[in-house]
Amino acid sequence: MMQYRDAKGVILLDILPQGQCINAARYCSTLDRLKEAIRRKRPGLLRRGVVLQHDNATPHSANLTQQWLQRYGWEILPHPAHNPDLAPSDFHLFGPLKRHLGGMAFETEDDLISELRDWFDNLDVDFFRAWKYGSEGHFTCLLEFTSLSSYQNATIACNALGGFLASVRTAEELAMVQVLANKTSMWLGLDDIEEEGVFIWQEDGEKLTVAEYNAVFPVAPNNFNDDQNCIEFREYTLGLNDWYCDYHLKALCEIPPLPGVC
Ligand SMILES: [Ca+2]
Ligand SMILES: [Ca+2]
Repeated sequence: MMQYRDAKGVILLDILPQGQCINAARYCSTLDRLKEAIRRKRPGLLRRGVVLQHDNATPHSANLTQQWLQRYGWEILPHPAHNPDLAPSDFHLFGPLKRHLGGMAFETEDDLISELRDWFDNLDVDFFRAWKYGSEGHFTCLLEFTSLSSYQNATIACNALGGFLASVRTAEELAMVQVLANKTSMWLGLDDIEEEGVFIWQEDGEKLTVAEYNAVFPVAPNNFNDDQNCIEFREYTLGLNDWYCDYHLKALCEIPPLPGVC
């Protein structure tokens, strides 16, 4: 199943018949269908320019596919190598879909496909905005890195997307991350690696202020074992905490808003 969407919802759901594999030629025919669906569902978008995000699977990077993309002038959103978890669909879409299908039984493939189409058709448009927050005109796009990595590697992966590990500087932002994190811990972009006790935001290189500290730290950073220099959102305290930088956690990456993505 291949599903293409933008901030307004699903544009194309393309389901491979059982036993068929995806290769570059088949992928290009999917792109043909996608182009047609965009023309029908998002008038004017083809003219304004399409920015597509797909991961680095072989059919996506094959010559045939590259030629197709060049022919129509579609831009590709950069995707760091070996990071399948950065495809937002993998965590934000397939998780809820699996939960929806759990326990259901289908007599035929067509019944399953029809259930899938119904589910996608009935998704609330807010489902696709869950990762967008901020005031009007200043939206931020958040990506959850679901694979576990050190603070440093999470930072590298996020920088590769033109972003930084997310800032959580106000009670409102903390409340939102409590929901996004959904009972897991994750790296945020704040650390005292350079100088013990001086916490610096990745976002702008500024020091953590007293107001920010009071808003987001339920307990004081304790630099336990003299070795806790990176800040996580902590599932137990529902707030920020200093933790071991080499520990492997999920991470929250903040990237500039991208039309059609978030
Ligand atoms: Ca420390
Ligand atoms: Ca600590």
